[in-house]
Amino acid sequence: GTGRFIVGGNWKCNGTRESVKALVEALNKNVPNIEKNCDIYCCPTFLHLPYVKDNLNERFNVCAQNSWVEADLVDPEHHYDSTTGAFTGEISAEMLEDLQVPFVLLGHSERRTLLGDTDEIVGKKVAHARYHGLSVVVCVGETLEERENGTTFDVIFKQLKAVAKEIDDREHSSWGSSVVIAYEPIWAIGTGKVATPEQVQEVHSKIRSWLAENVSEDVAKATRIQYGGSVNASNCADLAKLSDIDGFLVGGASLNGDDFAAICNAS
Ligand code: G2H
Repeated sequence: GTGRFIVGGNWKCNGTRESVKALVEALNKNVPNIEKNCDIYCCPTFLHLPYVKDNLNERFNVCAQNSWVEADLVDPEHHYDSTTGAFTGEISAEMLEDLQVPFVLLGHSERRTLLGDTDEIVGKKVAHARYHGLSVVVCVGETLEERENGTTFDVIFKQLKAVAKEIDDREHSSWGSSVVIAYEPIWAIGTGKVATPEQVQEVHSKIRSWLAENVSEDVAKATRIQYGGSVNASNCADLAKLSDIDGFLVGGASLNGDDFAAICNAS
């Protein structure tokens, strides 16, 4: 790994006022059990974000699950400070910055496959969020079909290229160490079918080489690469040992405060 371990909890579209309060309490209760050498972020829904930010122990960061941008529609002159406006039902990076939400998760496969986030839009969202000073977790990963027909790396490199291009094109939008990559093979998401350590290590090391060749050596060294897809308290230890794994993005198991704390300690 590159440095500090980083674990995220993606709560997805889950939660009631009562269950969110209980999860926040369970996470706070676990703070004394969580090792210090781990950065942690939790991604509640937008509705629950202010409550979670105010009530979760400062050991945890909060992270939004998405933010809006369609810069070409909004502003062909590329003045990217203006994505608030007539976009009913959306949330802008400016709002996250204003609320002091430090992280945003972008390009999750559920958004790519169900909600129309293309590689290009994900790239624009990442660059725009970086422009507003947010740390970004960008998700990449292949479908089962793509893995089986041997196009895993074509797909992942295309997803990465769309991000690198937009960051390059955008003034005041740097890659730095504030972009985290989450490798989430779609066939492993919510299926209970975790990728093998060999599969994860192969992809992570190739992502790092791609960064070295296409962004910079420094970025390749500094970028943390998380694995996501059916991570739980019992399979995390074997994965955490891999040399190119810098953390986890956890869905289902992040809704249990004890399991999530155990995964944070896997480093
Ligand atoms: C992958 C992951 C978290 P789960 O989507 O983003 O979910 O751990 O439930 O597979």
